Amino acid sequence: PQPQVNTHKDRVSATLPTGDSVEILLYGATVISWKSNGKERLWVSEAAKLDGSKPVRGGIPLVFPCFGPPPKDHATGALPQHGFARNSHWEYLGSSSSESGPLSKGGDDSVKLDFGLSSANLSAEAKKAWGYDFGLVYSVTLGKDGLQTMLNVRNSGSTAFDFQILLHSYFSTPSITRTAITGLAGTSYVDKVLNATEHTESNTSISITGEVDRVYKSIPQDTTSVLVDGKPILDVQRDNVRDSVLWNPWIEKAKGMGDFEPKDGYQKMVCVEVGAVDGWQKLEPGETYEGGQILRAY
Ligand code: TA6
Repeated sequence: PQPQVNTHKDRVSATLPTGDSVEILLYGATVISWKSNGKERLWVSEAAKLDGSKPVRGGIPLVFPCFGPPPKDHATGALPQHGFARNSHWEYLGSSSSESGPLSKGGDDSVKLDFGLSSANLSAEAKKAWGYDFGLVYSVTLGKDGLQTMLNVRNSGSTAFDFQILLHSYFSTPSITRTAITGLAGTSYVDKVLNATEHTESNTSISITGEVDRVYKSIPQDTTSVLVDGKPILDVQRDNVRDSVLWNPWIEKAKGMGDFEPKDGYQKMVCVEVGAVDGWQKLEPGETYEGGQILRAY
């Protein structure tokens, strides 16, 4: 049997014969559900807006062309936090199956869904804030126990531009106190909870016992794993990106976000966000860049 692809007015979903499924909201090209082995692997707030009124609180929001609040003196300075990709209306470009790639062993065991956003269909406000000509193609490939999400950036204009990209993935965990993160030992990070000071990660296994907001940079190994009770539930593999953010808002910050519900939901989620956010990448006219992640669920 073939993978099933269903398009609705505001979203696209795909289901494999194995039962694995993925759902993408056209708003922000935000993956809002990924089920494998019958389990939902992403966390989405019960108060997340799915109507395009604000970026989705959960799933995999897309961060481009800037991560965090943009520097005022930078070309992205007038953009909102995390840029415009996650709050723009993307178009569905279509699906293809049996693509070669890490999740497909050929045949119909995977399906790739493509989404596009270009300067032509950017809001007037975003275009005014960042006037470069660009084309984005976001590919979401669903395989058995795997999901690959890759962002392709093309400079379709005549002047170079600098950008950052990040996949702001919210992963589900049964309990944050039973969760550990591995694969970051020895890496240097900026700790945004400790006044953006630089540190080196000394733990092979990181537990989360309070607010965590760290930008790990130039990570030598390509995979960061999420473990529960000492057993891996998810591998997050970086593909042509070398940084990752580890974030949990914990109690106070969860309280402070109107769209974060339930308030104790911080106990059921952890963000491992792969990206290229340490400094800027320059893209010359006509050049393209592609980066993203390969997720494997256990
Ligand atoms: O990725 C971590 C982070 O940069 C945090 O500092 C926090 O701001 C989070 O993103 C959520 O940002 P948002 O704009 O979605 O509320």
